[in-house]
Amino acid sequence: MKSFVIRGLLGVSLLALACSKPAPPQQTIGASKSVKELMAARGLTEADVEAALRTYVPTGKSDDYMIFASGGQSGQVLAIGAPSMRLLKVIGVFTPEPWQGYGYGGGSNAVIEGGNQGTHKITWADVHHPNLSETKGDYDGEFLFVNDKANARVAVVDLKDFTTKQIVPNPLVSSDHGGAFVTPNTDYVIETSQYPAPLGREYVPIDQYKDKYRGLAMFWKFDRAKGRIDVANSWAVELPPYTQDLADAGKLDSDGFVFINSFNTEMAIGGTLEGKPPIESGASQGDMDYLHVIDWKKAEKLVAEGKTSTIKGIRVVSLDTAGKEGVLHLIGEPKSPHGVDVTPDGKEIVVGGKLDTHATVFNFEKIKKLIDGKQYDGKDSYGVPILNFQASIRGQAEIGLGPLHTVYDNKGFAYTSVFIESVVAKWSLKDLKVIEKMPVHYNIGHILAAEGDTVSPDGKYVVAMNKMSMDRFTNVGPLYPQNFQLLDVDGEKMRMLVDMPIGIGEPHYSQMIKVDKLKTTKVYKMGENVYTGQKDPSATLAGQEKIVRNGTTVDVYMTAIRSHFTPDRIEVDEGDTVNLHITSLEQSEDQTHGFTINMYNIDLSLEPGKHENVTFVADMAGVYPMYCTEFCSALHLEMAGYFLVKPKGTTTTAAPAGSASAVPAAASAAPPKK
Ligand code: RUQ
Ligand code: CUA
Repeated sequence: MKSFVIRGLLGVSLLALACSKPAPPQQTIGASKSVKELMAARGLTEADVEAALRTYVPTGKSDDYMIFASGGQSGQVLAIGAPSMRLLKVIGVFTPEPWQGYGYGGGSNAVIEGGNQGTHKITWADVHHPNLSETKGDYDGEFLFVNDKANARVAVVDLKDFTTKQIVPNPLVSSDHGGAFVTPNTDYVIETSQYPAPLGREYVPIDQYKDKYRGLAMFWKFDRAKGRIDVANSWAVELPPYTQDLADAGKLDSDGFVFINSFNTEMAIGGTLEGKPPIESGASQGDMDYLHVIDWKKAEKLVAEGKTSTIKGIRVVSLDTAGKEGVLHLIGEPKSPHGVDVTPDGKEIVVGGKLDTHATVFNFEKIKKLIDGKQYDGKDSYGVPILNFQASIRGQAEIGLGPLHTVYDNKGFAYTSVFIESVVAKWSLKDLKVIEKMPVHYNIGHILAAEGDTVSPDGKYVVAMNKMSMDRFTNVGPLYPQNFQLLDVDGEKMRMLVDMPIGIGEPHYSQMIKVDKLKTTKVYKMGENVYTGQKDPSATLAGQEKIVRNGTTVDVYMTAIRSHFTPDRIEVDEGDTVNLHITSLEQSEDQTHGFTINMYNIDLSLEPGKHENVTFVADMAGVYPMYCTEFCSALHLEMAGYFLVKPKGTTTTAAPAGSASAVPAAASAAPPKK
């Protein structure tokens, strides 16, 4: 039956192939014969060919889905088409990204600097979990949020132009992990801490860990109209120092709640050099850890009533208040859990136990009943009520060794990544029985599914995000790429489709959205400042170019169009402050220019219509070519000019300020692209 299907499929596709294009001369013999020869020559099985047919996207066609993947230690986010698994864009987020001119002089500098913590410039991030904005629990394709585990920050990427618009540093904690999850209408972006520390990051000796070290759940208020996190209206809930891990927001039935895993509820603090057990073993003494259940709507009310204290400008519901007012409840959960994933209907919460063989299915209705009836097993040492584990769960699925994360399809199945076993386990939410295990490459971490975190997942595809890639790709030295494996989950059995090496960092989590939900801009409005969304006050149109000197400040109003800059000669005095205002006059799709002044570390990407402002001090005398860095036309190399800096004390002036002559755009010798 199966091979019949495959043969049928091959036949159909070959027919389509034969009909759509004139075959090159060497393929005039029967297509199926040539394909069989090709298969034999390349050592491909029918299953390989079928997988290729399911993922191949012919030239000129685009993918159905887009994956937004964390770029791990690169600090960036990757946009990947699925099912082709072609890399579409590396989005500069926390790290300067020269190909976008991100962090090299223009408006993006302020975004990156806005993310600085303390007194050190932070130019990298440990990106973990990208999350798409939601409306009624469904991805709406407007924004993407990501967290930086290493430096406790959250970034906002605007999907209108796939550009990072904001990085918000959390002043209270120094690491996060449970982020950047959104509530079902994106009222809040949630960021929960990882390693406990004194809130506000001041020094407290570690032997005061239990008293002074804390965890935190941050609720960043999202202002959708502005497309920014509204820091002033954000707030937090103080948590016990239980090393909170992943988190997820409730939806539908469980809307208004947030669930956070924890480990090391023993509060082990290491001390290996002092002969004490490492955190690793200290954290494995107890039998259970705690699932944290936060009623965020209740917390929001307390915040509105002013029942908070303020730390570093952030209103915080104290641990004491959270315990007393029913904002926070704890439930025992199997040891050392990792992922906590709310089911699409919002009725259940699946927790994967790293050191356990189960996925535990908590039931929200049961939890809510215990909370409402104040049926507690007791309280922890911070006065937080504890709910009974057995009374909170529906059951446990026997998954295998090291279940981590769980995603869902549209047919009532859950897919759990099983780290130690290196498999994807498909199981039924109905009876919690494992149906199939698909071996994936070594040590799968996260897993993602098409529209998998919404109230209506699509099924179709699951991606295994694997930590290692031994025996997989050509050796590139001891630092191997990570490996995505695309699985087809539409049929009765899972099918392995394609491997995609990720050569830029450890991509923890990703989300996959239907591309028709994205409403992406093709060109900017003329003179648009992409960080305000408005025409920039210094936007320069054709004929308005000029150089204006004011004391030691020189303002250059500049335009870029195929294939020249106006002005193309700028002469200033050493020590002058230079404000460049550059507008791209292009309005045709994909007609980008770049701009650099050599040696000044200035690098801009001028997409059609974009306006950029750059301020710097001309502190190096000399002659510096400036040129367009994007091969924009046949006369791209000619799209150049000079930035001249007269040494202090020089009197001759080659081109007096203000003398720049505007070259009418129509005089451009370059034909338009296309
Ligand atoms: S975590 S697998 Cu943020 Cu699971 Cu990486
Ligand atoms: Cu503009 Cu090259």
